[in-house]
Amino acid sequence: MATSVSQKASGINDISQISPAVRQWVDEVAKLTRPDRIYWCDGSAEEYRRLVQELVARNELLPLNAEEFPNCFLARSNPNDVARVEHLTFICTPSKEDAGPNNNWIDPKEARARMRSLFDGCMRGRTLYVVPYCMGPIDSPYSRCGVEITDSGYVAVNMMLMTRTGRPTLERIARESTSKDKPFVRGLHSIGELDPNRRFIMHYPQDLAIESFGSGYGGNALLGKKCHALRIASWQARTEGWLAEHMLIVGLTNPQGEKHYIAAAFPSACGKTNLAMLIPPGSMPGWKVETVGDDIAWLHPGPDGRLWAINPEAGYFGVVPGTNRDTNRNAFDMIKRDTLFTNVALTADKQPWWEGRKKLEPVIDWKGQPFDPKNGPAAHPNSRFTVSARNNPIYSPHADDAQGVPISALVFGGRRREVAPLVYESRDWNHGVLVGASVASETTAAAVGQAGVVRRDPMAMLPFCGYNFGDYWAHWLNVGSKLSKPPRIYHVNWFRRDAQGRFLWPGFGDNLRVIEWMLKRSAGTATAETTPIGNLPRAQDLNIQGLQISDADLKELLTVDAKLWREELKSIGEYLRGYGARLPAKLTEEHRKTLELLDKA
Ligand code: OXD
Ligand code: MN
Repeated sequence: MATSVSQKASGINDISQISPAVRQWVDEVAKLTRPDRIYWCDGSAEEYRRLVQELVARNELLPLNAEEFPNCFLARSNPNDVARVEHLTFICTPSKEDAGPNNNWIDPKEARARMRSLFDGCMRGRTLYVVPYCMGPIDSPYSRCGVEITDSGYVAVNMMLMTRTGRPTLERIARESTSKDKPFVRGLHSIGELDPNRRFIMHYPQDLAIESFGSGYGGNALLGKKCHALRIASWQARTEGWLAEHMLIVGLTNPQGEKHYIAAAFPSACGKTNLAMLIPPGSMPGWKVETVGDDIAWLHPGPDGRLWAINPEAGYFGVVPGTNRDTNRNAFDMIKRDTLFTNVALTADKQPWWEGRKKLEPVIDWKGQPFDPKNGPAAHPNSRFTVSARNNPIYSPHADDAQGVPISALVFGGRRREVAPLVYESRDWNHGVLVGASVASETTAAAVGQAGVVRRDPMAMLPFCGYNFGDYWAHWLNVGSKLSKPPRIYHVNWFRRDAQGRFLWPGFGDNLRVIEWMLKRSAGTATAETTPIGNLPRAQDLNIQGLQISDADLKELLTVDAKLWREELKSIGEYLRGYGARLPAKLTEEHRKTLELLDKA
């Protein structure tokens, strides 16, 4: 019994208040994993400080320069454990077809047996941390709770920044754990021996359960994020009639005082955090930007026929390299205190350093070795910051609204050197689903594997959808049919280049110019040119006041090359047909319509 394992003096001492379902599960896990100690997190600020100090004492966290970066710490992961591992991530549904060609699959019985032998006795000599968490505002009917069991103190403190932990969460879990429709998600995690050959991230959506072994890093280990809020939640969302998406949520108030929210999906490390915290260019005075979320959106059809969004997370686990005062001053200011850094370099006076950080020099690289440029970048390209959203200087006052915020536009995007124009608008919701399903992007350092290769990444959910994409697109179409006032759907590409490889669009704050056009379209006050792939702004439809851009570059950014698009549509068609009988007929129909329009062009 877990109760026979000595309880630590702090955290929750009286566990009789905890839901019996949680206690029973912790007992079962403790019997299997054999920890020396069980520690129940109470989620308090005092606890966070204490756990961090314990990690410092064990050299698992290094305090950073307290004057420049107060209350900031550095963690170095095992160099073999620096990114998500998509090839070791599985959706274990009873039928392989339910997981779909978009997922790795293992039969759940086999997966459970394999994981059981890995977890057997794996916490001997370690502390088992129980981290109860709530994804979403604590009083929102759309939020869902989970409990992560982990033997990593680093994971426990990261989860305290990334989710809502603490007594209200425990109370909510106790209230809900007896109900059938809102049971808590069970996430079991052990760092194991950090052996890549004994590393698996298993999801059992039908049981609302996750088992992760052998990695202590990011999306592999902070189970509330990708595992729960996307893979398990997307499955739950389908049964319950909502959407769990890899989207930022941002509020924009124009100079006339009108406020709109957009949600935008981009593959990992394509600038979601920057867009969520956008700083308007000096030549666009009067705009105000507020962040609701930077990575995940849970979207619900509201009683008013609009789509409403909550951010299930309470913190950011963002890519550090490239962040500076010019690219994203808000993010730079945000991570100057109370932040956990992972795999960045160090300056001589123990400030964190990363590529793109202006001034100063790195002396110690992310592996803790003296920096030598011959060994590669000083900070790992997927080095991260973990910070509470409350540190964000432009955190939206509506981020905690129980009903969420109403969405005026949905945006899909990818990193494409060519083909995709700066922006286009879908004909309607169903065409927008095709646009989302067709997203392709160059791969980045966020996942293990070759970077820079173009791959299809529908809705930026390829690594994150907990079921067959064919069924997922059908669900998207179905959600659209429930909306009497659906948001318009757009595709953007901030990453177009010319033949010499030069970026054609400045990106960052200037992306607001494209968003302004979208919002005007929603309000019916902006014109567009109809093309076979959708509606594009003409150069005069975009606000380019104060922007240094040549007419030729702008023209290229807003051109649809019919020949390239015919090839693109052919490749999209082949990709979609890979989903066989699960591919919704309506999507095939939208694809056929677009091809027909291209042929006529
Ligand atoms: C992330 C990712 O960490 O998408 O957000 O990889
Ligand atoms: Mn992400």
